[in-house]
Amino acid sequence: IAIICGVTAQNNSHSFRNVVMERCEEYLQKNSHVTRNNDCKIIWAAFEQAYIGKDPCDVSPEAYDPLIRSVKQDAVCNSMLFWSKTKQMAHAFTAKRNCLVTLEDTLLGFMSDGLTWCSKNKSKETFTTGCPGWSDCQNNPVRSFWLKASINFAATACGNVSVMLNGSLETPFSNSSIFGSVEVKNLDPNKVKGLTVLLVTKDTDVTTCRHPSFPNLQTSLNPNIPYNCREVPYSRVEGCISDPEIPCRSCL
Ligand code: DVN
Repeated sequence: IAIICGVTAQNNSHSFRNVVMERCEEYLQKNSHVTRNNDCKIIWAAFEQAYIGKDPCDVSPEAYDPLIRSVKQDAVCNSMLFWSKTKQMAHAFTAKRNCLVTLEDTLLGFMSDGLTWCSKNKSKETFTTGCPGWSDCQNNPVRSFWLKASINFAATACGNVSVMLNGSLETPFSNSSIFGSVEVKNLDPNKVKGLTVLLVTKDTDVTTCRHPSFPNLQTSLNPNIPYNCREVPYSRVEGCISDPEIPCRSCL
């Protein structure tokens, strides 16, 4: 049994490395302007050192600092899109259009989106199952990664930025979401010209830009960053996802 477990764990280590490396290479192939200065082997080494050999509840966000530094990718001003409770829609939109870019469309986010990973105290292995869930303990490798990646994405944002929020929810903005608790607070007023909420609403929705959760957002936002909210019909977003010929400016 020990041998079988050993083999399984080994394969796990290698397969996680392979997935991350393959995604990294694929991204650099498809985004040739990012290729320069990035080396997937160096990036992987920095990724791995953040969590290997550590208790899976004792990986701090700062452990990913070397990984963040190893990825060389400039922010694209005026096109950064945050999202909260709209993951699927936001990504379906940016997959078809270059006018907006989410964290998961950057090399760092693309490599890790949807993955689970952890190691163990004094272990050299990576596990992709049996890892702590998002809320099981605070300093787990996956949550700390997304926290650090989100801080970095927000702190490097520039120009006019937007966030896609879900108008079908009773409360479209939550102070405790990553967007509300991390990203809003890390926007730099020296670089960010404004934040626009794109509240995606269906005909039957009652939530509007006048929702009482939005003053909470404005309170968290640096007062030198102008705030704006726009209700965007879901049908228009859907139309733009299915017809890439519609110009971006008519979509949102
Ligand atoms: O702007 C985006 C993007 O930049 C990202 O890094 O953070 C922002 C989105 O985070 P959010 O504002 O917390 O939005 P959500 O929709 O509440 O959560 C986004 C994702 O974080 C979820 O889809 C979860 O990822 P998963 O499990 O689908 O891979 C994860 N997440 C957040 N809070 C969670 C959670 N997963 C489980 N339990 C929680 N409490």
